[in-house]
Amino acid sequence: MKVIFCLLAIFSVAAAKPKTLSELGLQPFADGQYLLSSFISSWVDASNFCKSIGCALADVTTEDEHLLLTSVYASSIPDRVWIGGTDLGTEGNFYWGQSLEDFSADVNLTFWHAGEPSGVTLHGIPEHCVQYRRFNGALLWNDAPCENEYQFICEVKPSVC
Ligand SMILES: [Ca+2]
Ligand SMILES: [Ca+2]
Repeated sequence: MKVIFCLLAIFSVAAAKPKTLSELGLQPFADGQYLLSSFISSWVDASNFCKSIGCALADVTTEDEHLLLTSVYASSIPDRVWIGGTDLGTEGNFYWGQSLEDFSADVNLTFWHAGEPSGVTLHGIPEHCVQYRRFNGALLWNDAPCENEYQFICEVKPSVC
C-alpha cells in the first residue's frame, strides 16, 4: 500500500506543469531581461524569490542600465520597487546581494536621490535596503526599511539561469 501511495505521489509531482511567469506573478520587460513582480514582498523575501527562479534582484551596475530602467521603461516601474542593493552587515557599505560587489564608493555609478542614503526613517527605523523611488517624477535610489513590502525587479542572469 505504501509503495502504491509513493508511486502516486511521484506521478502527481511529475505531472505538475512548471508555472508560467504570469502564474508566478511576474511580468517580463526590456526584452525579457527583467521581471517585475505583481505582488509585494520584504527585501529578503524578494531576493529569495528571485533566487528560487534562478535570477537575482536587479543590480544596476552601469549608467546605461539605470537609463534603460528609468527612462526607456520608466512607465513599467512602480513608484517604489526593490532592487538588489543593501548595506545589511556594515552600515553605509552598500553592495549588490548577488555578486557581493561593494558599490558604496563608486559615486559615478550610484543613482541616489539627494539626501539618500538617509540610513533611518524620520521615526528612527533603520534603512538597509535599496529601492527605486519616484521623487517628483524622477526614479532614483532610496534606502528603506528592508521589512517593508514593495514590488520588486528580478534580473535574468544568463550566467546564473
Ligand atoms: Ca544588472
Ligand atoms: Ca532613505
